[in-house]
Parts: sequence; C-alpha cells; structure tokens
Amino acid sequence: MSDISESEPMSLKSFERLVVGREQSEGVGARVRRTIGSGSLRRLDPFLLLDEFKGEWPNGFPDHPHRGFETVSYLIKGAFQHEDFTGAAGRLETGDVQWMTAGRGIVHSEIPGKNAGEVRGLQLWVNLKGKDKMVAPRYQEKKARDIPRAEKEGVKVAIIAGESMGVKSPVQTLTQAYYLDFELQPGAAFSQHIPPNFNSAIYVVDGSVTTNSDKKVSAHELATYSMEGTQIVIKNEASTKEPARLIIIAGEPINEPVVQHGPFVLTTEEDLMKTFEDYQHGRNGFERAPGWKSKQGTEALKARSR
Ligand code: K8S
Ligand code: FE
Repeated sequence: MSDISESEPMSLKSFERLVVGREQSEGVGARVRRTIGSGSLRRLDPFLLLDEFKGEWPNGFPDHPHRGFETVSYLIKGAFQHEDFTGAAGRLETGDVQWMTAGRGIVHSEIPGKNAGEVRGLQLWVNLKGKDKMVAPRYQEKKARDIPRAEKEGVKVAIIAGESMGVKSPVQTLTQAYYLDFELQPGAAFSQHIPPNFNSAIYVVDGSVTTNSDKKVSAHELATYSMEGTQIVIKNEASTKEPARLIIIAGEPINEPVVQHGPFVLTTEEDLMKTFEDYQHGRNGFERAPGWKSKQGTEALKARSR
C-alpha cells in the first residue's frame, strides 16, 4: 500500500454513488458517455463534466466557446486536433494531455485526427473560482512521454495532476486537483491518498475493479466517494484475467454558486448575461470571436456534407 501520510490517520473513504455513462449524441455526429454533468450527477464540485468520446473524423466538436473553467482532454487512443480563434493549433496523440484554462474566453474546434481511425478520449471540466474566471486563457500540454509515471507490484500510474506513489505532476491547476491514470494487472491492488475534504471519483476506462467495501465498478462507470476519509483502495480481482484501466479524479470544492449555460459557467445570472453579450459582440476576451471560423472545422463539416 502506498501514499501513507504521516500527518493524518489512514481512513478509508466510503463508496457513495455509481453513475453509468450511457452513449448520447453530441457535437456533430459524435457520441459521448457523460457521467459528471448528466441528469444523474449534475456536478461533483469542482468538476462540472466528464465525457468519454469515441468516434472518427470528420465527426467531432467544431467551433464552440468556453468561459469560466478549465477543460482537460486526455487521449486514450488515436489523435485529436484543436484549433482556436488566436490561430493556435495542435495535435494530441495517444497518452497526451491538454490542460486548457479557458478563463475569460476561448473559441475553438476539437476534431479527431484525419486518418487516425477510431479515436477515444476523455474530457473533464474543472470549474474556476469566481476570482479566477476571467484569467487569460492558457494551455498546458504534455506529451505522453513527459507525463511523470510510477510503477509498483502490478500497478502503473501516470500522474497528470496531483501526486501518487511519491511522484508529483508539474501541471499547475488553478483549482487544486488530482488526475491519475492507473493500469492494474489481474490480482493487483493499491491505495491512493486523497487530501482531506476533496471530492473524488474513479472512472473505469477498461475492464472492471472493486473499490472500498468491495463495490464493483465496470468500464464506462463512475464511482464517487465520501468527502470523509483520505484513502481510495482499488483492486483488479485475479479472476478478471485482464488488465483494468481507470482514472482517479479529486478536487477541492469551490463552494460557490454555479450559473451555467452550456459552455459558459459563471457564478451569477448577471455575469452569465454579460457573457452572452461579450461573446456576441466580441468583448472582454471574445474580441476574435465574431466571424471566426476554424479551418479544420470548416473542412470537417464540408466532408460530412458530401
Ligand atoms: C475533446 C461544447 C457543451 C454543453 C455542456 C451543455 C459542451 C461534448 C468532448 C473532447 C473529448 C475528448 C478529447 C477532446 C466534448 C466536450 C463540450 C461542449 C458546447 C456545449 C452542457 C461536450 C463532448 F458533448 F460536446 N470533447 N463538450 O468530449 O465541449 O452544453 Cl481528447
Ligand atoms: Fe471545447
């Protein structure tokens, strides 16, 4: 067992809720499984949304705005291309992560790589504190080979944010958060420390695991935990005979009102109304929004209409 903190007693969190990610249509021709942000789990403060995407170019998410939070895109398989209204563009490959602070405003398109075949990825939305919502947008991109990793007794972890097995991520998050990707061989188990008073959950990507008090969680399912306690225990039962892959997310609750309309997340009705105006008229961070069209979004939409 790892991550035994000396300043706090070890105490097991309790399993709270299971949320099944069912496929739904989103974007343009795209299918996602939404767990956080769905009808059965409105949010898990500070997390607003967790979507698992599976699909192929030219389906995806053409030009759309964001304000007031961070998006974390993690490529499980294939490639994803993004292009924003400042002209910045890039490509995520398998295992790469993009931690994007939308802050006061981003307009961009996110589309599976052309010729990348079937693409699979996760996107998590992390809310920002009211005081941080209008920060300048920024990207933190990490190639798979630059993500810190650790390994012990049949358990491998990639540390995208936070800390595991004594290894820390260099990613800076405005809202304190953990994002860990684990792979467990059959029969392997571990215990992960989560700071006190964080909300936390696991999302199973492949296979199935058992967690605190022997709750079984399978692929495309999210399990949430009590705020009380500091340890999450995960086991891949030997009987599964296949590796299991899951992410742990945890974050410090913001405890502020959430006033959301789709991709705009503010703390007051007034700020939300102001955001619609800013976006429409190109103000306060949305200067480049009016009339902007991404090249890749235009190309994908054209390919779809043929
Ligand atoms: C990208 C856009 C809303 C919205 C939410 C009401 C959401 C989505 C997604 C992705 C996945 C993996 C990788 C890269 C998108 C994220 C949005 C969005 C406009 C409005 C509530 C939601 C799936 F369904 F489109 N992208 N979403 O998963 O950005 O409106 Cl690697
Ligand atoms: Fe987006």
